[in-house]
Amino acid sequence: MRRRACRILRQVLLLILSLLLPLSLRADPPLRIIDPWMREAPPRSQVAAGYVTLENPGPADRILTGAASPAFARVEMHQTIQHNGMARMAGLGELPIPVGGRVIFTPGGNHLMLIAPQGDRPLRAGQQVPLVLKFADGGSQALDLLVKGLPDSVRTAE
Ligand SMILES: [Cu+2]
Repeated sequence: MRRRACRILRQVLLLILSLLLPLSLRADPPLRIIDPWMREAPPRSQVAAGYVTLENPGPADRILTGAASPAFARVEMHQTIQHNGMARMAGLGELPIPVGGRVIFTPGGNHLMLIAPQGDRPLRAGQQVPLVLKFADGGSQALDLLVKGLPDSVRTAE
């Protein structure tokens, strides 16, 4: 009798464990990364801009808090503000990405400001630049920005 109760108890515990384990091990699925790219910076430029669209397939809302890249000393999230016909940049705080929602970094809008390149050589079209997105829940997600070329007119201007 006592043995049987023990066995039942063990089965119940196993059942509870099997229900809890997937929850504790489950990480939020990654965001959908669409067209991550950056512009080749003009020679000797200390900044470049990165662009990407991030979609949240769920199940939880995510909050993007920033990004980092080994190729740059600093990465900031900026928005572009039109003021008296002049484009200005301002820092962005946290960017919520609700389930089913997206944030868009695009030329003339929000962008990832890539500050102080760390490599010896300037980044050239066709290279991939690693970047890590950081989230308020402590998670992170890696992606690669594809470097796209500058128009020749800009490249030869210096
Ligand atoms: Cu900027």
